[in-house]
Order: sequence, then C-alpha cells, then structure tokens
Amino acid sequence: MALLPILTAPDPRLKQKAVTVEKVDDSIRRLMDDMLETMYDAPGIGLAAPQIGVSKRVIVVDIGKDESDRQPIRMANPEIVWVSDDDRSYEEGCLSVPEHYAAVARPARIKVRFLDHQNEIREIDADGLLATVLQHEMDHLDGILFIDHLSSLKRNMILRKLLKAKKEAVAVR
Ligand code: K1U
Ligand code: ZN
Repeated sequence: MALLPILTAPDPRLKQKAVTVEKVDDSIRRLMDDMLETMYDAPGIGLAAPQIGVSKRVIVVDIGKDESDRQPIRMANPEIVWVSDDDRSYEEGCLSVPEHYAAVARPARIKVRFLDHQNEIREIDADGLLATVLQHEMDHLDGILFIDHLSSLKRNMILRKLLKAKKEAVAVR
C-alpha cells in the first residue's frame, strides 16, 4: 500500500469531472486500498480519487469511532438513487480545503448505488454523518468542493487564504 499526496485548493484537478470506472479490477482495488491508507493517515473520514490527482469515480469512507472500530467502505461509480425531502446541516471539513470548516445543508437520508471492491452492484441507505460524507465525496467526483455550497463571498475569502498559504509555503522551500 502507498501514502499519496492530497491536492489542496485552488487546483484545477479538483474542479474536473471524474471518469466512470469500467470494472473494479486489481488496479482499482489497489487504488481503493491506497486511498484508505492515505485517508487514515491524514486523518480523515472520507477521500475521493480526484483529491489524489486520479480522475476516476472512486471514493472511500470510514466513519468508525477509532482504529479499533474500522468500517471501511469502498465505492466505484457511486450514484444517488433516492434523497429524503428533509435536509441536515453539518459543519463540514475537507482535506483539500485545510483548516476551513462551514455548515452545509444536504438531504438528511440517501440511497446510493455503487460497485463494491468485488465489482458487485450494491445499494446502501445512509443517514446522519454517513449521508453527509458520502454526498461530500460524490461532489468531489463532479469537481464540486463544499465551499461551492457557500456564498461567493465566503468561498472567495477561503480560496484567497488558501492561495496565500500555498505561495508562502513555496517561498520558504
Ligand atoms: O473529503 C475529504 O476531504 C474528507 C473529509 C470528509 C468530510 C468530513 C466532514 C464532513 C463532510 C466530509 C474529512 O475527513 S475532513 C477531516 C475530518 O472531518 C475528521 C478527521 C479526523 C477525525 C474525524 C473527522
Ligand atoms: Zn473533501
């Protein structure tokens, strides 16, 4: 397994629509495992392939409480097939938008269809934190960041700070 560098905004690769996976084969399984290792190391509770510069429709999620309670979920080509009418607002973070958090309202409950790590079609019903994280990760596959759900004023303020931090990091290298 391998630890992969996580891209941070602003980066054009985070704004692209990712490509559908033809089949979950050994190379996609390796990608899923590398993404899980990278996510646990970050640490985070979700990761989408575009965040590591891979334009494929693959996400991983684990909302387990700690290392002794790991519940990894691997998904290729996830799609939302049902959403509840009611929304839930949650303070979101993102490994590609470091040190910024904001409340985002999304459907409270969803049903997701996906290919699992054995290339089998599966469906899961999700609510609470799992529903929030799955929607956040699926947004990444369409080039959408949680800051795109905020006002342009808040989004541009965050992007300006991230760009400044990137320029300062290059200057001290
Ligand atoms: O997509 C990502 O960058 C991962 C992101 C997922 C997410 C978190 C919260 C709401 C929506 C989506 C993160 O994992 S940010 C880090 C984080 O939330 C966390 C890290 C360690 C322990 C618990 C949470
Ligand atoms: Zn994210």
